[in-house]
Amino acid sequence: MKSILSLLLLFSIALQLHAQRPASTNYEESKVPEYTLPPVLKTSTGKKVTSVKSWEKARRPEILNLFAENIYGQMPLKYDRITYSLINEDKKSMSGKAHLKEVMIEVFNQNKSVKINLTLFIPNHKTGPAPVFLLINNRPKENTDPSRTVISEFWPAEVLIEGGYAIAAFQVNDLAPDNKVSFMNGALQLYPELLNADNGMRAIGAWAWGASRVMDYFETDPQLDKKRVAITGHSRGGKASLWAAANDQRFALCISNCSGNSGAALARRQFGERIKVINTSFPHWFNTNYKKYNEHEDQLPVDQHMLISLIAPRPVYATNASEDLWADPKGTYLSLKNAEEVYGLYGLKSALPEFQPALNIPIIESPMAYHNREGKHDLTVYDWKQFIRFADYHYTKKEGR
Ligand code: GTR
Repeated sequence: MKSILSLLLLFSIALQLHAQRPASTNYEESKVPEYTLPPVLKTSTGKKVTSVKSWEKARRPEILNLFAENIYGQMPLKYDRITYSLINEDKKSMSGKAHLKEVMIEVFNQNKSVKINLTLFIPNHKTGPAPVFLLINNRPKENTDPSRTVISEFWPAEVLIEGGYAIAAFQVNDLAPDNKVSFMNGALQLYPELLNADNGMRAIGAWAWGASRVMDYFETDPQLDKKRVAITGHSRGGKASLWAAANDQRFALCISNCSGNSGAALARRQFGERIKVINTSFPHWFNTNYKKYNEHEDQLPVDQHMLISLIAPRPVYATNASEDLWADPKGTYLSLKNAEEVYGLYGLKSALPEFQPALNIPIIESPMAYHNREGKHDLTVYDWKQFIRFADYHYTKKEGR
């Protein structure tokens, strides 16, 4: 009996983790419908955007609001109070190579609070504040084990420490349990007005909001370089990392690994996962308004290249895996390509070739970076090593070296 129950439990967890993939899913390039992307550099009243000034003053806020209204939901504008408590520390973790800090961040609003448990390793061999990679962790906590008893490729902390980077992670479930029944038992408790609104944030919005609260903490930690924080996420976490970077310009770099539909991939291609499928499997990820676009991708006032554009001029890196057609590698690449004109406004030249590069050929020396790794839908040490190269390149470039 017990084993039947645990089998059922495993089965329901598996269902929660994966979208139902309908037989009608298109994986054929020839069946991609003709589509026209909404123009990035034209305002809703038809004005052309030709300068950084009009982009930042007029078009950028307009696009940000369209994403909030129609997809990810409006974010809270304020909170009453935030506290940071160091709950565990080991200055000589990883055989003396890193300083471990476990910090409990508590955010208060309207007499309620939410607790974010942060795990952070800072390299000991570096002098001065360390640049940081923050992972929005959508996998079990063991992947970011502070004791390092479990070492996971998903968050290879030792590799980052070796590279001179601090590495941090928090669990998405602290902000919004990844479940359609209980997602509101987190940050949304502090903002019932958003929970009740069709345009209010849902789980992905709450995860992105949580990343910004971690950034609030980073700003208070003198061991960290708050001007060099990279926000990172895989898959659903990669969707959240893009939304976090779009909203919070304190993030210097954004990395979105295999984020697919409603992440870095263009929706209008209708290749692999589609909006209706994601909204049916994960109704708690996006706001209620997004459901209007089920089977109506063409009616969305935005497409995902505009989400990439919101990150400009900060460098952004999107990835795919060859066996993960569900996340539409080509659509992801085209999304980056179609954001080029916004980076161009800032005088930043893209190094992305006209067509998607071959497998395992990362394009890193570009404000929009890309790779398509051979293999499965996952976040691996290979991916992380490219992210380090990407950060090294862009940070040293900034220093003018
Ligand atoms: C899938 C979902 C994707 C992606 C993925 C994940 O089932 O359809 O959009 O987010 O889960 O998070 O691993």
